[in-house]
Amino acid sequence: MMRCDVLTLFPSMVESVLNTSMLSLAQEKGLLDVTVTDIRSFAHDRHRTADDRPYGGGAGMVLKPEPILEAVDSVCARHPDARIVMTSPRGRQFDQACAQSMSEDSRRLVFICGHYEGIDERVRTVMAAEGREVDEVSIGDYVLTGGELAALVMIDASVRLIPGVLGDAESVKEESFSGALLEYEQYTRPVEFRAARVPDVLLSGDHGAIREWRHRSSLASTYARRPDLLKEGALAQGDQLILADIQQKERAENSDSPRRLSS
Ligand code: 6GU
Repeated sequence: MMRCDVLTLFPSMVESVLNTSMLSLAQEKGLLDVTVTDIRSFAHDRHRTADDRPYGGGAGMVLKPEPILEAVDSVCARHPDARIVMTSPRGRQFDQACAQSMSEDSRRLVFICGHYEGIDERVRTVMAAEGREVDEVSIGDYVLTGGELAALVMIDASVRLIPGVLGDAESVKEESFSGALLEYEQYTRPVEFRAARVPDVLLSGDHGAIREWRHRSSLASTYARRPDLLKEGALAQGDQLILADIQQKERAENSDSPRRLSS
């Protein structure tokens, strides 16, 4: 069970994703509980102002500290051990290990959706001074218009790791990144499509051979697309042999082709 709050200026953007597909199903199954809160509801002036111009000048607007801190205080009054997650392109980068840690965290996760012009720095410093753990997290080296999509990415990647969210308990184990390899190639019907056939082994019914083929496909795919994942001596000896074989076949093919061209 994952319990979250999302503090945002755009609640409908967050809700529309949460009310779709697996995230909606996870909530129906009681495995995910999300409360979406409009930061503006904690602004007290007549216009519900949540942002203002930056001191020192410059483009864009900055999120004001008071509404955000009041929203956080309101959650923390009910859940004193909440883990605060500030979405920000300057944060540490979210990855599969962070997703795992969020999916297993018994504390409430409170996502504060920032905007790229920024949140008044005192939101972070005041929370830190109050002894609250504040996690600044980015989802990658690019800039979004706001933290909503980033918070949703983190929630999505974490929720699917909760046992019972996906139909098949095995599908999490076999996929990319949990085993540090990319996924093997997948095929579905028809057997032949525009003269391209499904590999025979997948039709053979030989489960041992299929497992072996898929493992080799994973290694080959990782070697071709993300060789950086193979560099850290992470491969078992058996896998090193398979990889050597893949590399040798690749070299053979490369030296074959000029001959094929000239003949
Ligand atoms: Cl967490 N927020 C924003 N605004 N942009 C981002 C990001 C977060 N992660 C990558 N780019």
